[in-house]
Amino acid sequence: MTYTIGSYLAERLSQIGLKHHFAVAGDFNLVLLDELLKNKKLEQVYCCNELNCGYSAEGYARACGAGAAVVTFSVGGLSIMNAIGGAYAENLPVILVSGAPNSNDRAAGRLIHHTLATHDLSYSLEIAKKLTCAAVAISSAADAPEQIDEAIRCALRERKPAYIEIACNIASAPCAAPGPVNAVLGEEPSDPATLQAAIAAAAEFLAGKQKPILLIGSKLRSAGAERQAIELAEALGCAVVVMPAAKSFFPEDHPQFAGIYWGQVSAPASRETFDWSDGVLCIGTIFNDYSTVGWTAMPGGAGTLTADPHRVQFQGHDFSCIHLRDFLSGLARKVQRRTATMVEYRRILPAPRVERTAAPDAQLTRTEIVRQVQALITADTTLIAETGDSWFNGIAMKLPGGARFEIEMQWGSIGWSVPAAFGYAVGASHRKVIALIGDGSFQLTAQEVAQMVRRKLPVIIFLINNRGYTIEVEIHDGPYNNIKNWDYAGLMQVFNAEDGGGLGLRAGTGRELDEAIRAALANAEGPTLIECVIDRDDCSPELISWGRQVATANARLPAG
Ligand code: DPX
Ligand code: MG
Repeated sequence: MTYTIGSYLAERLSQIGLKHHFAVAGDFNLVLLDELLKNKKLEQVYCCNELNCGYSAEGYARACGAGAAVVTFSVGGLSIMNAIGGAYAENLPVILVSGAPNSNDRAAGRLIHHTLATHDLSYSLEIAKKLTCAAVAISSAADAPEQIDEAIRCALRERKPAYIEIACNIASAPCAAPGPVNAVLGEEPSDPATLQAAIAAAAEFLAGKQKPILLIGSKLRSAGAERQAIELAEALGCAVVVMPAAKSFFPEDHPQFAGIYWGQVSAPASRETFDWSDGVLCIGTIFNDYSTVGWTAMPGGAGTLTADPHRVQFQGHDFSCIHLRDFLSGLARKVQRRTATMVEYRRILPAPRVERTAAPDAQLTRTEIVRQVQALITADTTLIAETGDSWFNGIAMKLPGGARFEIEMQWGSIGWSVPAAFGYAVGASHRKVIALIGDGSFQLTAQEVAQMVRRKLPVIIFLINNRGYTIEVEIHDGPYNNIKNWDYAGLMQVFNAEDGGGLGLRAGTGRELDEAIRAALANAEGPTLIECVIDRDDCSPELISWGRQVATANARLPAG
């Protein structure tokens, strides 16, 4: 077979394990899309717009380890950048491929459509450089293999997005055949001497602690070190608390799981155990204003060891060029048991609160929604929680072994969850995908439900209609937090059109929600959107406490 730039790219995407790529067509990428279609191991999946295309690829990367999105120049390429920024912040390798103007026009200095009507055609690439770990513009078949490999290798190694721009007149130009996949998977191993030094110093640090605790952060997954974190936890026997953005990255059915740690809105006994500890191993953590509850819960100081994907720091030590997984499993073989925090956690953990079933015909409440959704979660469920009170509702759920949780907590761009749930469901068709989404967030990217209809994906969406931006109400209220109501359940008819199997239902009581869930479980022909109508002020108490602290942090006057 003779390869072209497009088919070379397709082969590389397939070799790194992708079975799908997401796309929106435009004249600068049509030939490229034809070339990608020729690869029968790679299916092309279409989105309604480029922002959604980016989020879909991001959701797919959460399910499959990496994702790819193909868009047209500038109008598509700029639109997708919010999602690419999200992939950067969330450590997900999304390969963004953009078609580009004909290389002859570029050379001749002509004005081109879809551009700023200036002669500068480099701005997409320049913007992409800020939001990716590698950005390349391909204008010759001779260099294409090396440029494509460089971008993909960098994305996989750094768990960050990459940008590949391909001029429209060369996408089908013949080029060299791809070699073994190792060329793009290749990763420098940990430096052995540094690794041994880091492990020895960390073991000594731990030997001096009586009450250590592990704090799990979201970079644990991107570092591919979930299993090794369990090894270390089991070797120490201590309590393991998990940050909200890392929920499910350490199994919640593990006997050492000691809840979600989130400062003053932590799970019962998690914060008390955390504060009581005398040594914290922060593993893949990200501390920002949200995760530290407006800087009120910021670990640090002499009792803290930070282990990041390629770096370990504590008490005058700073080791880099090592992999987190090697560090964790090496340390697991060196430490002595230190079970005090686990013993303490069990001692102070209150008996679980049993949520009472609401009266079947009483007005639906947030608590009743949480109670009913909780009952739906099984080992094969992935729960996706949108920014808003859905964060708090999702974080409160107890996950059985095998259940997964997805949240976009660092980037926090509302509208993420609809296309991300679509992309996730495309990548993990064997899993039950459940999304919790607020009304305000849904309005940003609602149209992607139509792609779930198109591909008959039985995603269940709980759309919480509280008539506004409730999380913003708690942080700082004003008329801008009120939104136009929609007939959300009615939308499904629009998306179904003449051939869809989606189901749109509205629940205003516990009984109606129960019936809607039964209908959703019976619907294998497409998504089910359940509009849950609740009072505007019905939100989780944790949101109120957290919102107050974040508002205080936002309101600090300029220093000096
Ligand atoms: C905004 C947020 O309805 O959820 O539970 O009612 O809060 P709740 P909704 O989906 O409303 C979301 C709303 C407006 N954040 O409360 S979290 C600001 C914001 C953002 N991302 C983007 N624009 C604005 N986070 C893209
Ligand atoms: Mg809302």
